[in-house]
Amino acid sequence: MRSVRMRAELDGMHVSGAERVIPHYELEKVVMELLKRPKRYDKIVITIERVENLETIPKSLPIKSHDFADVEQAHKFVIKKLKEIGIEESITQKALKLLTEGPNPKGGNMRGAVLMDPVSGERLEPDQERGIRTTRIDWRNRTAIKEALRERGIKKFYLERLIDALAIATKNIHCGVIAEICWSDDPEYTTGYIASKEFGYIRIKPMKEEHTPTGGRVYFVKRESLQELIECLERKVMLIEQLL
Ligand code: PML
Repeated sequence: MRSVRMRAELDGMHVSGAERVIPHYELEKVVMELLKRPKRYDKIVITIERVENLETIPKSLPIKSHDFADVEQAHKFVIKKLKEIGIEESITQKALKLLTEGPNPKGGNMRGAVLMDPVSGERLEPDQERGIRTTRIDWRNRTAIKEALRERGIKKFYLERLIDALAIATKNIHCGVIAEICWSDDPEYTTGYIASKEFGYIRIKPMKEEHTPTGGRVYFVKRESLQELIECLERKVMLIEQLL
């Protein structure tokens, strides 16, 4: 099998990224697909890696959706759901503020996720500009999953992002992340989500104001098993079999 990862930049800013885990005979087709994905770029990097020892995740997290009148209501809902699994309001507020303002201490977004202690709110990722990136995750049959999502009424505009974000969230929870909060840094994409073992993948709109460029991911994690968790998120190769 091969892990194929693409990232593209425009004016020094990250503008597009995607990844696949595929059999070697699909390599040419998938590289062509990924090449066409960014609309504009002045640099594109495609990494192809031979991978072995794949782990299978039988089912994705279940999907639910909630729409709210405004960001304030949406964030109140996030606070309530995380409280139900034992994360205090002040800690969730801290995570929401980070994503609203941009989690990179040098300004703006991070390519990877913030790791946050759910009790103290302390940031645990070793490099606060880079963060931790969940990679080497894909669906066993991406075409079938897309079709199943379409049949559930997911519109084309949301499809690519949802299928990728659901795979990432599913891997995160499988690796031991307690809960995740995420929304995109794309100024026009205001749907985000929260995820946990207890409540699955909850799509939430709007997680941010329109035309704002900040976003990212916060993972709430246990500090005792940090190294193991990072290894799982960044290095273990996994395929998800089915949509729940
Ligand atoms: C969805 O529509 O469910 C995906 C939301 C998060 C997208 C995150 C991203 O694309 O960076």
